[in-house]
Amino acid sequence: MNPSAGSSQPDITYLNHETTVSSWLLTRDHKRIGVMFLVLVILALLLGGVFAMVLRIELLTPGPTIISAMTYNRMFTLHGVTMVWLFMIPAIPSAFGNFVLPIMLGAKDVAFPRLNLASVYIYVAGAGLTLFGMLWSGADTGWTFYTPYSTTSPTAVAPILLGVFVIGFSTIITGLNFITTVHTLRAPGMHWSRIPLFVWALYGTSIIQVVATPVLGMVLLLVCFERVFGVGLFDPARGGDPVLFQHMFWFYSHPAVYIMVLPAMGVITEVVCAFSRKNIFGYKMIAASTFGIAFVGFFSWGHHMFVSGQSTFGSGVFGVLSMLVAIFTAIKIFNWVATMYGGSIDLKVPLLYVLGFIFLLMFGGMTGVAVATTSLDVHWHDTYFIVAHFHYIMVGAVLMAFLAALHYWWPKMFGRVYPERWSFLAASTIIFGFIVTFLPQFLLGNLGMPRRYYQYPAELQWLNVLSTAGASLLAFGFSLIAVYLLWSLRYGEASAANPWGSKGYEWHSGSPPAPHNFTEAPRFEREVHDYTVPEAPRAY
Ligand code: HEM
Ligand SMILES: [Cu+2]
Repeated sequence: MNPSAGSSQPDITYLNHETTVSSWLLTRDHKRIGVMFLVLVILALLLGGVFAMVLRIELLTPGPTIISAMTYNRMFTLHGVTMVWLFMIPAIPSAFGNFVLPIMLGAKDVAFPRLNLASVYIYVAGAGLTLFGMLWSGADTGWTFYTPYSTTSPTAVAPILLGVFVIGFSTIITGLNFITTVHTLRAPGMHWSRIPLFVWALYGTSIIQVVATPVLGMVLLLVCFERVFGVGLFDPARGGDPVLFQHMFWFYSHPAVYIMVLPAMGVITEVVCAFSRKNIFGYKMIAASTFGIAFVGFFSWGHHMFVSGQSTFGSGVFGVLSMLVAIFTAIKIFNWVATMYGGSIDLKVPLLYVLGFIFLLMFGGMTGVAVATTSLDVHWHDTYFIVAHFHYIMVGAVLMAFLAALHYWWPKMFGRVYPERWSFLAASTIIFGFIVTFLPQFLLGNLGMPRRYYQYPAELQWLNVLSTAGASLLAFGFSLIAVYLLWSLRYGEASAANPWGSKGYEWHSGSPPAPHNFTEAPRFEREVHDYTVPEAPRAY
């Protein structure tokens, strides 16, 4: 089971070579930057999770339960803002991407290490502004900030908008850094056709980050102008057009779904290969479908606007283009399953998350095709059906990949092993809890329960109670993970250099890696995840 257990580990690692606080805060090491992002996004997940629990507890009874209607509006806004902007967008690229991308390419670091450090502080500044707005008086517009309400709401919309605007720069810098690193810092032997699929996924994501984020930045800033100077861009009372906002917002925010999901798919590919002991089936198809999704993702934003008064023809076109995403996604699913087929499956916890991912992604994706069908969406628009659909993709799928990455790369990042049984218990609780939370919401939506409502008819209570029960399971599962991972940092067994026997290139370095990743130049002599070539165990 431990093919490289005996291989040497570096004595001096990126964790122990300098340990002062300033050596962390001023570091230019991509690995430490990845770890800092990991801590930050986990804190964001925790905060968003607390807001989610408040929402679910409020919805336990049809009438008022624990908070007022106004507070409820703020809670779902803050939950959405935190989860989307502070957690999901940076989660996989900035934390795991930063950590493993240079190692996978045989590089010492990313192309612009100082900018990389800046991206952390820009994120902190943006998150700080957002939190300031939340503490000041929150916002009640929903995370989508739809005009004209967002231009007139008396709550602290402006600092939150500005915070999200600032975080956008962090995303753009990360994207630029990854693109440049892939082009300029590949080690000898790292041909284009050997680039690991996680890196391809980050590359596709980076293009979206660089191209689409500025549009979001512009529209958010324009809403701020409208609030402060009353310029009349979006507010019809001042001669503006509220639907213009929706176009600009979704021009970014639909592709943003792929900023979340493409890196997740990249993680899944790595984990599938590692635990099936096989190279990926259809390397080129997976890489190509990544770019297919990224490309089509730019032309489907109108599916959020079927009831906004856009032309029926326009809606039809947006609907069909949206469905193309399902084809590219299906290609990936086919290839993952084909990779597992006939593989030598080693069911470790990262692979369990992959199975969860595939199931939830298929469910979320197929309901996506359904909501892309205009005639159906008119019925489901703004109901809990939508809430269930996007949670299946965003929480279900992306969170599964986040947890798979966390468990797969934990020994790589921290050199410790976590207790396997507890990790299985947590993973099963989370997958089961997830289904109990969100499956009833499809039914609620179909029965007509609108989203963002504080009260509902009594006959819908049992489904809501079920959903809240599922949410409690989720909270339990997450707490369990927090406990055993923190425990492992102190008391966990030291990990071998390559505890999974993975042939992913990132395992060429030690676990944890040396300060500059490699102590001798890494050699890329085989395809990534080629389990047919025996390899001398080594860790640089
Ligand atoms: C990564 C995790 C999550 C993400 C990215 C996420 C994202 C979102 C988003 C974007 C909204 C829409 C807010 C709006 O309509 O303005 C939302 C609403 C909501 N979410 Fe989550 N969520 C996550 C986890 C959870 C969890 C674990 C729960 C349950 C415990 C939950 C329960 C809710 C509820 C009840 C709403 C409010 C629906 C409404 O009244 O409009 N979410 N979430
Ligand atoms: Cu969309």
